[in-house]
Amino acid sequence: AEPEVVPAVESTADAIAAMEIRGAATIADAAAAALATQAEGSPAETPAAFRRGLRAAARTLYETRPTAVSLPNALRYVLRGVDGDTVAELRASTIDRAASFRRDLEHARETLGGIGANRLRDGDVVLTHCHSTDALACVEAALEDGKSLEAIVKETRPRKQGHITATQLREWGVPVTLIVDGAARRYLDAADHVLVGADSIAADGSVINKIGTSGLAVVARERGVPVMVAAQTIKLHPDTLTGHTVAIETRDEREVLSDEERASIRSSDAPDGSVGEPGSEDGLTVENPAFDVTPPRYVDAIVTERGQFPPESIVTLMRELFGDTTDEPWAE
Ligand code: RUB
Repeated sequence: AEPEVVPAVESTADAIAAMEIRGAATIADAAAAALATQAEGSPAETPAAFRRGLRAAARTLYETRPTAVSLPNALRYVLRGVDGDTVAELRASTIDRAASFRRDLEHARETLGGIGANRLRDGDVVLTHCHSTDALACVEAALEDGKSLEAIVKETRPRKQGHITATQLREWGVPVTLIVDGAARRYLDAADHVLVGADSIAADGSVINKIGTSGLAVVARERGVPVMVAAQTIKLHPDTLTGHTVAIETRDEREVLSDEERASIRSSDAPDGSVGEPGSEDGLTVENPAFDVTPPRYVDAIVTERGQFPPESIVTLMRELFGDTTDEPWAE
């Protein structure tokens, strides 16, 4: 019989795929919570069936989004701690392990925030891209230290996660200037830092983050504005130690161009007036990569809960924390 994945795990996976749950750390947290839910709700009567169900749940979660390595890192962490000879013991150890992962995640964010805050001086202006809980933790800690900050927030097309950042910053009383992505270079002269998060960090110190981060980092270098990446160590991508590259997610083209917009372009353009469907051979292609790679030479500091690192030295930390084991304990 098929191993049983509890419905709540399927719902979490759907919410991650639909980006109702999004952002690398939040996805990792939700995935760990979902494994605990699987353990609680598993109908398994034997240890083998319990483990099969848990692996199937982990696979379901793993397959949602490919770029943020915090997701497989979370699954690995929980599955490695599953221990016991009976279903009851396995269940309890899974629940404990998920809870400790989630506590560590929160603790790491707070510690990282305190370290990142040391880079921010009273009166500084930060320029942000997308929405990152790790980046915002640095702002929050600086505010708690009594510094006042201002923010220039890039809208972040196509999904406008800049609005989430603006909402959080306004809740904290930080003055926010919201700009369209194309205005970033014009506003860099008014910024003291570019502050972003990461979905994955590669062994060479490359930063994989929301599409547009690399272009922002290049113009920041041109304008002499330092680029600060806030990323707890769960964002370190162990597979890159053995030469693997990080998969860049491509999302639905309708995020960029609705069916209606496509139809209007098509009808004003095509001699036969026919309406093209997304993906059809009508000469109009939309591409929607969700992330890009910023080379280490454009990054000034990677701020983690273990301290602040130049990107070139992140590999040492990666080896220490992950070794070179890149097993997939969720495999069938
Ligand atoms: C989110 C994004 C964030 C990182 C870091 O992309 O690129 O900068 O995930 O976030 P998406 P955090 O909206 O496509 O998930 O610091 O919260 O982990």
